[in-house]
Order: sequence, then C-alpha cells, then structure tokens
Amino acid sequence: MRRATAPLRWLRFTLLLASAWATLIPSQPAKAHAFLDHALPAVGSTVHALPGAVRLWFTEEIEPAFSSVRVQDSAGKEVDRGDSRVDAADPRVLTASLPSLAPGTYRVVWRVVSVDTHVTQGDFTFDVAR
Ligand SMILES: [Cu+2]
Repeated sequence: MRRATAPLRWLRFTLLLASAWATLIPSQPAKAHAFLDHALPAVGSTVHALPGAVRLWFTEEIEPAFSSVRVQDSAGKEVDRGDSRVDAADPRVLTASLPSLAPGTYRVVWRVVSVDTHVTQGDFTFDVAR
C-alpha cells in the first residue's frame, strides 16, 4: 500500500511546480507592453513652475494613432490644449500642451497601444502649488 504514495508525491510535486509557475507568470511582463516609465510633472509631485506640456515616457514605442493623454482639473474638465501626440523624435514619449494652470490638483489620464497592439492605461495626479 505504501507504494501508492509515490505517484501521489509526484502529483503533489507537479501541482507545486504548476502553482509556482502560475505565480511567476505575472511577474514576467510580456516584453512589448508599454508601461509608464516616468513623467513630467512627475507622478504625485507638486510643481511650482508648470512646464508648458505634460510628457510621459513609456517602456516601449507606442502607436501614435491609438495613444493619447489628457489632463483634467479636479472637476474632471479637460484642461490641456487637446493636442495629445507622440513625440516625433521619440516614439516612446506621449505629450500634450498645457496652458498656465491655477493652483490645484490635476489628473493625467493616459491610454496607449504599444507596437505589439496591447493596450495599457492609467492615470496619476500632480499638484500645482500656489
Ligand atoms: Cu504587449
């Protein structure tokens, strides 16, 4: 009867391997997904001198036709100049011009399609100080 435990052990070991593999998969991002690397204004930052544009750097090149960013005020109203575009000189950079903004909290909302056609999206805020 004890012989039956060998296949059981093997099964348990296989299941353990499978679950270990399953937990590993999310930590291995598909290579060409475009994730936000960094931004200006920086994520969660407080700026005193507002740059004339918001700039987002992604980990991969993005598709200009399907990638956009907008900036909203605390009421959700779009405040950028509506000219969201991929930087001609750097296909990993998404940018949109900003007018001068009153002090307050602003939300940057982005959605991009990387060159492998996968969609990623996200948002973050920054504060304009008095
Ligand atoms: Cu991808």
